[in-house]
Amino acid sequence: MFKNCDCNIMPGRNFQMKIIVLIMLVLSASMQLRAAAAATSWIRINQLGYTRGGVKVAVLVSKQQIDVKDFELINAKGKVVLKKSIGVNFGKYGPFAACYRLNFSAYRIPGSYYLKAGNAESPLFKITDTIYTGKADFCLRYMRQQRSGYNPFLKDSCHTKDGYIIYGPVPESTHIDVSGGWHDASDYLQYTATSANATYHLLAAYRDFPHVFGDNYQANGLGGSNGVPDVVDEGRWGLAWLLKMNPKPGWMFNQIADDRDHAGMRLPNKDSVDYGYGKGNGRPVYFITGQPQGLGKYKNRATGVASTAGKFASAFALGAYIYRDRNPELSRLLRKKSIAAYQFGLAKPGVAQTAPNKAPYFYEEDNWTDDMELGAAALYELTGNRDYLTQALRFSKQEKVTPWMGADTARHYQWYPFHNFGHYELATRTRHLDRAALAGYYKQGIQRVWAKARRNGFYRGVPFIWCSNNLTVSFAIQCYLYRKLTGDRTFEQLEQACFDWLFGCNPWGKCMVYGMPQGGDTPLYPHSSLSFLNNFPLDGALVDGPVYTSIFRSLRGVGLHGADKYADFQSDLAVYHDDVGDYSTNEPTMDGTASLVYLLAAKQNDAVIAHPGNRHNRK
Ligand SMILES: [Ca+2]
Ligand SMILES: [Ca+2]
Repeated sequence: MFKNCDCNIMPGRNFQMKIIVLIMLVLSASMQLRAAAAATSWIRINQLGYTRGGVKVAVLVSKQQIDVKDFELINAKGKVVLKKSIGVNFGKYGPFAACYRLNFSAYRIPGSYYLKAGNAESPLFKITDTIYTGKADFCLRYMRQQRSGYNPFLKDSCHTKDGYIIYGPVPESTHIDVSGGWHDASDYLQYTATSANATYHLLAAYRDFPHVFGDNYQANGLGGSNGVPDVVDEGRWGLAWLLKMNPKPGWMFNQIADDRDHAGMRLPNKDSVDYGYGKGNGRPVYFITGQPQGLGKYKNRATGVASTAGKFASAFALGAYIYRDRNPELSRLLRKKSIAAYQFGLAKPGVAQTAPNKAPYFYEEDNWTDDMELGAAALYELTGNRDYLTQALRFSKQEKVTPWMGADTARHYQWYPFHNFGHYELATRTRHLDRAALAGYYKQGIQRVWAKARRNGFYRGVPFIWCSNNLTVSFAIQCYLYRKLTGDRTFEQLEQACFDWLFGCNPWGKCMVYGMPQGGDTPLYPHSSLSFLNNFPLDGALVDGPVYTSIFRSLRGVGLHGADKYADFQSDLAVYHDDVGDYSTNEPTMDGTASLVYLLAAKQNDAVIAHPGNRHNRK
């Protein structure tokens, strides 16, 4: 019932050729079987590959203690090009009894290689500076696929009748056009918090790394260039929806639909859920009141509007900045909206959490000063008004470190966004003491994670809470921003370990992005109607990632549909399942993917600047 088995054998030119191919396949399969039966140690790598100037570390893991002293880096012709000690044993981690960090950073010659230590061999990988080229753009495929309203992937429209205002200062179920934006994940709910954060990351990626992005799609998401980088097209798609979700000062909407959406697998253009307005006939849109909301058994713990208002303000301000020359009229509108949104946040401090209904799961965001800090910082950049600078600095002191960092656990999206972009935005516009203080806040957060990470071979210090991959992306971005602000490379290995984790250097040896890299061990059975029902690829989608085993066991309605290919690598610590039934570890998310766009763009930029002779060298 899953995807078709991809087992077509290439037809040979003649019968002999077919026999040879068959024998080779049988031999290869039997070798793999023997290897699988005997394997107790593995070498985990970043399957994207490594850059010449970057940190290059693989992780050797073993189910038992091993008597191996050295590892070898071997080129595609079988020649050993580097031999080094495997270093210290980091000891038990997850399913493994022993872990070693195999550091081959010193080797810088481009080519294809594999690593060998005792009986363990890594897959082939590349060392070259082009491993990131086009990867940020690849993730935009998933963003386009998530579009609500006109969906360019399906070449059809969905959710065009949204929405009916609830909790608003108008008669219940008054209609307002809020169609557009992105579906949040594999469900079709839409949230301002995640969408505004995604929009910010997309636009910031363009602002900071404009040369990284291509132009192969039109504004509506269909193929064909329109003279606008595709990341800007996508950011504008987000802005257009956010403008609808904030139609006038003091009017803000927090989400469209609720968990009544969780009604089985279906494509978005076949969504027939009835929210009380008729089947498939528009969905509720939640007016932000600053009070707890929830129509059914469960309610959120909302205390104000500032967490969402701050996000509106920062996305609008950055949009106004990006469009100041491209589209001055739009820029002026966004500027006006940003200022009004920020003022609304000042007037009603507190958090506007998303609203649950039937189930107890919602985005339990508990911080808002981070959002107002970023809003104020972005407005300072846009207007030059020093009042915003003063206020942003004041907010920055109220939450210096994003609280999940160093903690073992947190509620779902409790500290969101998962890194505070505001510290960076502010630091780049301040000098001396303020700048040093802001960079210091980042450093404190990194040190808290490092205190945990340094104890295991994967340098894993991010907790295995739901959406751990999103936290991992965010934390890698924070490490990157800190390094960029200070030039301090102390945490470069930790930063790279987080990145490598996402692309296969983890206990499961699994890449966490659909279809990337090509030929890598990437998710085949994501929790998604698009892939489950129609075998549609989810190119560029970042899945949730591993969770604590205790979390997995406690969730409702989760269960595997197939045999667990990764059973050997599950443990009491954490699980990951490439299985459509596991919505906790294998469901893609829109906001995590948008953050990854920023990180991949930064990595591509880094790969270029690491070598001063490169043509596109820039700071
Ligand atoms: Ca374009
Ligand atoms: Ca927040």
